[in-house]
Amino acid sequence: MNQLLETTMKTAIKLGLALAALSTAPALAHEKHGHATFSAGEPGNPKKPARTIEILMNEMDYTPARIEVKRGEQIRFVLRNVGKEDHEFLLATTKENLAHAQEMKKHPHMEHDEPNAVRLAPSKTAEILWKFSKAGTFEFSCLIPDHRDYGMIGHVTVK
Ligand SMILES: [Cu+2]
Repeated sequence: MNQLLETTMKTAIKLGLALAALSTAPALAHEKHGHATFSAGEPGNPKKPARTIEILMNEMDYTPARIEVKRGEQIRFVLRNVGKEDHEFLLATTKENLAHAQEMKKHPHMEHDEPNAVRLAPSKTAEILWKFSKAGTFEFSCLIPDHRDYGMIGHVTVK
């Protein structure tokens, strides 16, 4: 191998490593962004009774996309990704989800480990136990860029 080509390749490898290191930085920053309070109620208590609602996630919607609960009721969401792409379920107010969506555009691989949110790979299932302690209208949506706009949004009415 000639000297010039070898030097160029070494530089390219170093640049690649530097970029890889940079790309992990936003994910680390997000882990510190915790919620002390939640806009749609509060995490459920596993010792209390709960009504189970199964929600299927697909490209690009939720089934069912509209549910009604009573104020104070606990819901065990059984979430199944029956689609072919990763999908999320983030339970919050529309305002909070829209703000979060802006953040997701900058960091599309952001992980969610808050009690009101989950990201699922295809064929995976997860549960969220939630107490709807506040009356109002809330939403669940997928904030992977474009998914919400394409229809991945559902509504919860708490009466
Ligand atoms: Cu999605």
